[in-house]
Amino acid sequence: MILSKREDFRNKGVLKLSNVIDMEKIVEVQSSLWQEVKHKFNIDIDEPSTWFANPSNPIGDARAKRLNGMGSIMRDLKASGKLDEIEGEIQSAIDQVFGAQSWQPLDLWYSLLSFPGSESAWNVPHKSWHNDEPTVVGDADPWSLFVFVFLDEVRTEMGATSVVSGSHRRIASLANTLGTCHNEALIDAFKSVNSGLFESPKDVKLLPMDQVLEPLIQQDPWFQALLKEDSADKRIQRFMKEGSTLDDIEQKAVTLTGVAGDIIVFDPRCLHTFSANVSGLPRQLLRIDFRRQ
Ligand SMILES: O=C(O)CCC(=O)C(=O)O
Repeated sequence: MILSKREDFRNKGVLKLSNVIDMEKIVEVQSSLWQEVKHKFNIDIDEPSTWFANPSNPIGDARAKRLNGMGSIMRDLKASGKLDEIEGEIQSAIDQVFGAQSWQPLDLWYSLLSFPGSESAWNVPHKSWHNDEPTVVGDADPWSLFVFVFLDEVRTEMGATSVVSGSHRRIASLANTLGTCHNEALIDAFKSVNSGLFESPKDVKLLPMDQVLEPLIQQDPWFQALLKEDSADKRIQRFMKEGSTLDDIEQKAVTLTGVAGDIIVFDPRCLHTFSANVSGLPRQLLRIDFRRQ
């Protein structure tokens, strides 16, 4: 059971763990968060008329709007200890899947709170696909795990993060041929999650994040089409239902959805992007990252 979840994560790069956090604790965090948001931005979750009252915040494109300035709120919440209990529950869930003392949380929490944009229909996004960590040749594990923490239900149409599951393995196979050494500056930029992992950083062979998309497109027309606009019907069919299998690696666009108390563990080497929030509701989602111990 434990092994199969870990294997599932290794294969797909995404693992949902349901009911990880006690509902009372989630409600406490949710209410602390919205108190801070109200105090700082005059935005009240229960009063949609307040969400966009200030034209300079939230900001964003037609897909979704975000509050600029959530960093200090998240730092204050962390420093106040109000996130400690849910962090403990997340740590236990991670330990159960990956083994005790394999991964430890970083001090930083991120807000992925987003408000509706101006689009009216959800589609598989075609813009801003990226990954967030270099892919090191020969390393099955990433340097960090992203953990998405659901404070309330997030459905696809609420701007759920879209991920190409399995893409980290395809990218790993590209890294075997296209990876390079002498990326000390890039490795150093990630020292909060990779310090102590390498004796000789200059000899580490890796594929940087900005060199991922082009070879994926060259290799597989499915990726070329992923970056091009088309109707929602066609894109949902091709990318979410059919997917693409190459060299036994199955890839599919999936959305990170869940309900309050769920978490999703995500491999940041997987291709992902944000999608349109067409729901009329804010997306109440946080993120905490773990690094190897
Ligand atoms: O907000 C989103 O859905 C995208 C999140 C993302 O790209 C990230 O957390 O790295």
